[in-house]
Amino acid sequence: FRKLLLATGIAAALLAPIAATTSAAAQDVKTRIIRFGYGLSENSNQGRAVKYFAEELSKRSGGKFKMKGFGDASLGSDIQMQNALIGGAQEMMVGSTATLVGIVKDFGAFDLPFLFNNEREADAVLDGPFGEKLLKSLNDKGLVGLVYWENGFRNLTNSKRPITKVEDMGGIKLRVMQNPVYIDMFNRFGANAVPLAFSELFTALETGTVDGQENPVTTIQSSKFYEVQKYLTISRHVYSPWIVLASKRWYDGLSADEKKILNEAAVASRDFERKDSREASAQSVAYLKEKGMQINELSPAELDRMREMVKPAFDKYAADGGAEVLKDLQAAITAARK
Ligand code: TK8
Repeated sequence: FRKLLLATGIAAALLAPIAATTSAAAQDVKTRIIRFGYGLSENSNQGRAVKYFAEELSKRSGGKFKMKGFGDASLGSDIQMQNALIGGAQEMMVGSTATLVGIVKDFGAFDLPFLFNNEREADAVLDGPFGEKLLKSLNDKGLVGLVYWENGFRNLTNSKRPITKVEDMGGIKLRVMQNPVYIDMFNRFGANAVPLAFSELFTALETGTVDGQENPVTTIQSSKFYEVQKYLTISRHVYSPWIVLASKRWYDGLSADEKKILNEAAVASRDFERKDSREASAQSVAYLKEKGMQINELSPAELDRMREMVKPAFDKYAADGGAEVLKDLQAAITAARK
């Protein structure tokens, strides 16, 4: 009997790896090295979500998907990484939708100011048919859009003066993303808009190449902009999404099982990232104040004036070929409000 037990034990031990291999083969999952680039630091909402994503992929693939995050734009700026994905030299990234306008112009619709009132509206529009359609539009450009993460509502910082009314922006050299909607908007507000890659921003602020910038409070914290910027103005002028992208060349080589794992882990990362960003965002203002920033909030009356001032930016966007996408986006927002 002992012998029998032993034999069974040995048989089981021998069979176990075979069973594991068979189920992995049935799953059709190969070992995959995934280089995932991003612009912010490891210690940011972006970095935390990349880490979570990598862990989810590992779990869901039985350790076969090995995703390595490269933060601080170490693989390049948003635009450089998009091109690396298209060429197949890099597998994945997360970056701003705003920097995608050179590839799919329609992403610029998100950059028009004061569209969303809150995160709930943004989630509904991004995860609904409107956001989906934009993701799909990337496919014939060599990219696969997986999910949207939250960058957040953007606010102004500068080293010159507190901004309590739009005129205070006059003459301020303000770094904006490389996107015509931002350039147009801030020039209308009287600032001197300077398009620049995020990867060059801290140095530009430190050396005085630019006086200010605009980003969500989470980024102002994680990128340590408080070290080189005195004034923070809560303006929430644009809700800014991040988009998780894969190289289409690479993605097309995945099996159906592998695509399923990747897509499901991406959705899990989105849910984690939004929750984490919102929690972090609620702490950031107090943190920035403690770091010595002088903080003010724009009044509702002033925000109304700004809304009025940028109305022509909407007309310009529509006239430049964006009429249809803008109409669709506004309809999607109206639907989300119901
Ligand atoms: C990070 C950028 C950043 C964006 C910007 O790569 O450029 O200001 O807000 O998050 O995508």
